[in-house]
Amino acid sequence: MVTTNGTNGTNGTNGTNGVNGTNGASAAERPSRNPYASDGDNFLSNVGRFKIIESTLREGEQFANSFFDTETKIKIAQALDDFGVDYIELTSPAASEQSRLDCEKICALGLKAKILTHVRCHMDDARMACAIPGLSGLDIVIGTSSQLREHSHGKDMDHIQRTAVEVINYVKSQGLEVRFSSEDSFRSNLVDLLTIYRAVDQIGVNRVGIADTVGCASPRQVYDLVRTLRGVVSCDIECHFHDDTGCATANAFCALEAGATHIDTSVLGIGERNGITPLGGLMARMIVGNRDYVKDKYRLEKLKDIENLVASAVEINVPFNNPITGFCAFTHKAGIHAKAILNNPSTYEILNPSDFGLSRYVHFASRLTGWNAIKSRCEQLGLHMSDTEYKQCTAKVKALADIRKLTLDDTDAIIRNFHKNVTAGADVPLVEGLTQGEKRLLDEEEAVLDQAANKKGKLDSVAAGLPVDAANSV
Ligand code: HCA
Ligand code: CU
Repeated sequence: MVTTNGTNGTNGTNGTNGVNGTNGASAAERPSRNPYASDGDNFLSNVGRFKIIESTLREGEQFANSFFDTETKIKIAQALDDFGVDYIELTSPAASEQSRLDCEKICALGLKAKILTHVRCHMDDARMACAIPGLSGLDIVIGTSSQLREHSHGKDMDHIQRTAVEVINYVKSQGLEVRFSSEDSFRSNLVDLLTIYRAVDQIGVNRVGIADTVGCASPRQVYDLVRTLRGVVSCDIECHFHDDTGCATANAFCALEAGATHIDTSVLGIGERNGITPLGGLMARMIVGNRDYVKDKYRLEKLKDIENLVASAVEINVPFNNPITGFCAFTHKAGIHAKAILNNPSTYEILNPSDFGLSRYVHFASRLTGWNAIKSRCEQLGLHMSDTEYKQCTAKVKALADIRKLTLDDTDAIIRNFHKNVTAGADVPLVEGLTQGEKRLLDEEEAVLDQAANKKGKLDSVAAGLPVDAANSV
């Protein structure tokens, strides 16, 4: 597997096949007004001032493949801190002795990000967490849906509220931040939810949390619930979205539009089942709405390294279609796209790869290529020809690409040999190693192309009022 500058080669696919790097667009190439900054006049929206609670080291530990030893946890925490996340959430110290020791170690690193730990709404867990030096706060959670009340902890809402108040008061008395969240919020009774949130808000909780534990919520449901909650509590609102039905990033965005202040993420979205809102996906979504905020706050050029770090720690590949860092996220293939991209990247890109320290690629090793892409590749190779010759060279590439899958090397060879033939009168085969069958197919294809070119020449002569025999010399 080969990686070229700016592509993501971690998934072992042909990230280098027929692509040529170009730099990100300059400011002048991009439209000055952002038509996607939709909510400038929405007083509720926090799209331009959200905070991230990064939960790779908590929710991410619940991912099927995760096993983070202490050293890996420290590396991930440092990388997230460098990236600029506001909070790092850690597995409860009550989960295991090693989890408690790791919490202590990470709290002792002196990171800029605030360190939280995620605990059940229980005094024993809260006491254990509050004893960790350097911890900034606790994210407290308890299931409030009828499913969880019946089949998990078996407690009624009065009991939940009494315990919540006791735990929150205790954590506050220890001088730490505290968030109270209801697990499975979207399948909880709305009156129950609002009642308990109002109660904890009144005793001074820092944040209340909404969790779509089973990933069932749609963006519109999220907007409605957060909007309603915003009218009931004055504290911050944190949201946590699972991705079972593919809405985790959209739900995070809608939550912010409706007045949520904090979003939970994990790197690559890893978590229970298929995980939660991915850090990179959220960055992609948010930079479109408010580029300055996102660029100023987060070191976006670090994203790819963090994803690779976590991917290798949990032994997965970065998905090919990952926002921003998927190997083809900034690769343009069709001739029409390539032409427009070469003129002005904003034609087919809503994200600017240079914002993430990446490059875009124009794929030219395929039957869909066009002469602008081939010309651009020739120029990169320092091979100059006339426009007619670039077009003829493109026809050769397309003819061969019709016969078999071309690699970048094949295509460069065709270009180089074609250039040699036309400029130095050489007669070298365009590509080596064709089988007899491929040669025959190529001859047939070229015969068809010659016929078509001949016909076109004749038609052009007729249109220009020349004798038809002049066609070949036009
Ligand atoms: C879980 C808990 C949780 C908690 C979310 C939160 C969820 O089920 O593992 O604290 O807001 O998804 O409900 O991750
Ligand atoms: Cu979760």
